[in-house]
Amino acid sequence: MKRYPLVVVLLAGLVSACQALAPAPEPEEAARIVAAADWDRVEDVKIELRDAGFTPRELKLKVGQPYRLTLVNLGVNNHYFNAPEFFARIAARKAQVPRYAEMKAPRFGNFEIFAAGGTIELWFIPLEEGRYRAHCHLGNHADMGVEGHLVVE
Ligand SMILES: [Cu+2]
Repeated sequence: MKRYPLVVVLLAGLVSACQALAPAPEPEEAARIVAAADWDRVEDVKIELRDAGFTPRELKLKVGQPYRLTLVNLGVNNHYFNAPEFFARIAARKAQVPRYAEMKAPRFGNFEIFAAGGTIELWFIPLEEGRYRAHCHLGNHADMGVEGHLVVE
C-alpha cells in the first residue's frame, strides 16, 4: 500500500469534511426563506453566557423551524458568540437588542455580548443539519468553558 505523508492525509480529511457542508445560501435565497416562513410559530430558545460556560452547553434545533434565540451574558466579562459555520447555514431575519435596536441582515458574522446582562436576539431559520460550535475567543475564555454547540436536526 502506498503511504502518503501525514499532512496529505490530514488535508484530505479536512477537504472532505468541508465538502460535507452544502454551500451557504445566497442572500437572496435566505431572504426568500425568511419571507415565506410563518413567524407566528416562532419558537423561543435561549443560551446564557457565563464566565464559566454556556447554559445549555448544547442547544437542539430543527431544520425549517423559525426561532428567536436569546443570547444573554450573565458573566462579569464581555463574551463573543462566534459560530461562523452556524451563521453560514441559517436564514437570518434580524438581530435585535431588546428595546434598543434591530438590525436586518441576511448574514451575521459574530456577536459580542456585553457583561452583566447584555442581550441580543437572533431571529432565524436553520437550513442544514449539523453540529456547530460556538465559542468566545477572548483570552482563555473557551478553555474556561465559554463554548457550546448548536445541534440542528
Ligand atoms: Cu469571553
